[in-house]
Amino acid sequence: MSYVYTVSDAGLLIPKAIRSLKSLRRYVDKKDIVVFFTPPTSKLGYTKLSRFATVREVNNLSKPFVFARERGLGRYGEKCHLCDMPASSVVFLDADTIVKKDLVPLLEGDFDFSARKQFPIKEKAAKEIDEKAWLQIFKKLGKKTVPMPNAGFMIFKNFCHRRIKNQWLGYVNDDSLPNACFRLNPKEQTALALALSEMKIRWLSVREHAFIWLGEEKVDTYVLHGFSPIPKPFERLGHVLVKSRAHAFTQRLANLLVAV
Ligand SMILES: [Mn+2]
Repeated sequence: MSYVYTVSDAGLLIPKAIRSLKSLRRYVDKKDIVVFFTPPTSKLGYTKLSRFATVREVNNLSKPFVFARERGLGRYGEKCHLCDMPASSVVFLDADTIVKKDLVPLLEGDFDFSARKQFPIKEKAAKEIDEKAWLQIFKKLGKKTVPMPNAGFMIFKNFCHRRIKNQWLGYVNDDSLPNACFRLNPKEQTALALALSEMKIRWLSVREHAFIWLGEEKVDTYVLHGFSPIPKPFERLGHVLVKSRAHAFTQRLANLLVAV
């Protein structure tokens, strides 16, 4: 079994990925983890990531598209690289995930693909996605409807990732692929849902994959996913001091440091 990330040297992706990799490494050997390093890359980034995983520098597979208006034309994810893994089972993790338990038990059961739905709460879904438009995408292509999977934590079994590669990439690079979402264009996830149409899917619950953006950070879960700021160095020092023995004094010192 392989564990896979896709990372590039943009924004805080590398420090985030390293935080996630550290959490995964409590349960998994370095030799079972692959990081696909996509442009823009850097030598320093390569060296840093190589401490935790096998890093494979690769080119982009997808054409740039507009994911969010404020970001302009770019790529988002490039997760399709995971389809090239030779193992029969692959676990994919986003850079903004924290692994909190051994994930092996989640591979049990009869399924090809497992993930959590992107919009698990019906009332909130209505604000993000036009359900009718989503159904229409599948109907037009003569496919069985699949809810949009969140692609931040995915499990592929029975070589499912290899079987869907051509379709997934084909739809990702299809300029005419419709978008059913209002705010964003999660093209990679739309394409994935279409490619998964024939696969046996097991949907994860919040107790397996929790979303910080839905306020689920306190849930006892396997993978916690979403934005949480990486503390600045002096804040980290503050935390270390707070944990030490001379509590009252270090508390004051920590507050002082954070206030700098
Ligand atoms: Mn994510």
